[in-house]
Amino acid sequence: MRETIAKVDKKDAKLALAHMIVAFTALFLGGICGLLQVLVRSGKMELPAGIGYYQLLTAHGVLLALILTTFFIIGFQFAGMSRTAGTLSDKTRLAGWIGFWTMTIGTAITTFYILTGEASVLYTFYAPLQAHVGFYIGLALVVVGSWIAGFAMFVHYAKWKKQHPGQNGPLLSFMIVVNMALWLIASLGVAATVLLQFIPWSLGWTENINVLVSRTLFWYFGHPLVYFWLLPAYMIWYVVIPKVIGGKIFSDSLARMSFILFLFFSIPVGFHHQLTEPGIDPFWKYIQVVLTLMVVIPSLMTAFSMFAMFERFGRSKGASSLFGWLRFLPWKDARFLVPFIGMIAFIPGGAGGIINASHQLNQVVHNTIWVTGHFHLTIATTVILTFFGAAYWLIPHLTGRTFTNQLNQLAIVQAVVWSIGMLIMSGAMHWAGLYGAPRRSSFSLYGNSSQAADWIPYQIAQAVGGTMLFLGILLVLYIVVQLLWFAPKGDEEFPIGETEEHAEKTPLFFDKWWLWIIIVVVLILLAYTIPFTHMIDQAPPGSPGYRNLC
Ligand code: HAS
Repeated sequence: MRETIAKVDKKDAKLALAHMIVAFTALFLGGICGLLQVLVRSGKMELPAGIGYYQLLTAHGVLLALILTTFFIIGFQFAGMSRTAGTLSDKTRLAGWIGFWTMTIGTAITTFYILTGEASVLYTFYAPLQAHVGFYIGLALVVVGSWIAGFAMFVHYAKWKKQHPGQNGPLLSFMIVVNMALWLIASLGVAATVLLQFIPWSLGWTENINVLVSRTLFWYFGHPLVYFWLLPAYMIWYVVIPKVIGGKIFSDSLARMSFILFLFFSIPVGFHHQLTEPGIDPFWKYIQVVLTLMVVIPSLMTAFSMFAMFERFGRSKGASSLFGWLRFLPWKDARFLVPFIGMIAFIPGGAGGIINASHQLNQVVHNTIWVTGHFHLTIATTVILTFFGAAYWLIPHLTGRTFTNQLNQLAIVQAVVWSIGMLIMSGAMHWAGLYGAPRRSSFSLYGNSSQAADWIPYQIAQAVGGTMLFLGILLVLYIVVQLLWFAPKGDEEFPIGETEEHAEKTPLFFDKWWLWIIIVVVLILLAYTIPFTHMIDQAPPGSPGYRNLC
């Protein structure tokens, strides 16, 4: 008899799908900007019709790093909540829709100002670069919309807990709550700088901006932002992949513990993006470097857990040699292979992060294109390939269609194209960065300097890799369009793994949310209070705004 498949409720599916559609539209637009950028930067092409390089770079960063990710994550999380903690109540779903529309309107406003050339300030919108106020208002709406979604998820989880006293919340829902708590606490920083500094300044209500305070509030948010992207990928690795390969979750407690450690250590570390900035005492930079190295631990726990899960599965199938278990993994299943390539990419990607975080080595790589190489390995490979792999079962699950064999094969081709393209592009970026090639900069011969001439072959390699990545985007979009509207009707599973039958029971203390929040607040106060007070007390004169970077 055919196993019945646990389905996400149709109305919840609609909410999740709406998020997916915006996410993949952002991928398309952001991808076009990316292609043009690498071509311009190779020195072989000039932009037509007065389009500015920094205008494109801003659109690329905002649409891919902020919009694609946030929409995909929130859509995936609503579906995950509905699948594991039950159908959303009408009120929760309504909140989800309000959040969705708030974010979508915000996205449209921000994109409009970037495309009209009024906001060429890149995705980090560093002061003293100044954008039209609409750019900041749009971003503020995206953040507010995501808060509404986050609260809806908290309420849904609390309701489940009330209905199931004395039980641990379902693992996936628990992880979603951690991720949204992390996001909420972190995004307070960006909300503060946008509302209190950027909006009044761009409206001309204040003449100058305290640059260091604005950057510090941005990075208070900006680093946990990368874990807001990473944790949904880890949710898929911990909870979904075991089921896809036919194995078991290695340890429910270890997974919860690693998520709680991310909550503790991902926020008080923003200074590792500001290690070369004056105005912050080296002692506080040192403290935050130590905390940064602490946030590596839950990733190492995740790596251990993944290896253990794969190995135990292989051994259960009869593997006996040291790496014999590798043979038993389902290499032809894109739902496994695509995220697995993401895992592999995180080995060099994570090692690069540790290099960045090491204070002395940071002097070598900071503001070079090495950093761009780092984040194309982490977010644009590890996280994004995991999201693509998830879209291949999630979208058909939500639309009531099937991920056919043909689409599966195409998805494998897509992942191979992506991996080769990224190896070339990100590899060239890392290499050129070590030779001092700057990031956030258009093509220049730098007055025919011989050092700049050495960077050109790497920039051409970036264009080759980037063009392959664009092809990869077209392939994934083709698959997604098929899964949304054209693939044959059917039942696709939303895979949720289980722990071993005789696994030890997960202790109940993981749901002690107030304790976790208090620890987070203490760590943040410890890492930020004194240096932040200095930045205000001993502030240099603020800066007026600079516009129209072209
Ligand atoms: Fe980073 C800059 C440090 C992780 C993203 N990072 C950035 C920027 C972005 C970004 C976007 O300390 C640029 C921001 C800008 O525009 O200026 N990063 C780190 C550290 C980590 C790290 C210590 N970053 C990420 C992740 C990102 C991301 C994740 C996105 C998702 N990063 C930095 C620093 C800077 C920085 C500095 C500033 C640089 C500067 O000067 O501007 C760590 O979290 C990394 C820990 C990870 C590991 C890897 C564990 C491996 C796993 C895979 C296991 C594989 C398996 C498969 C199981 C230790 C879990 C194996 C199977 C086989 C068969 C082999």
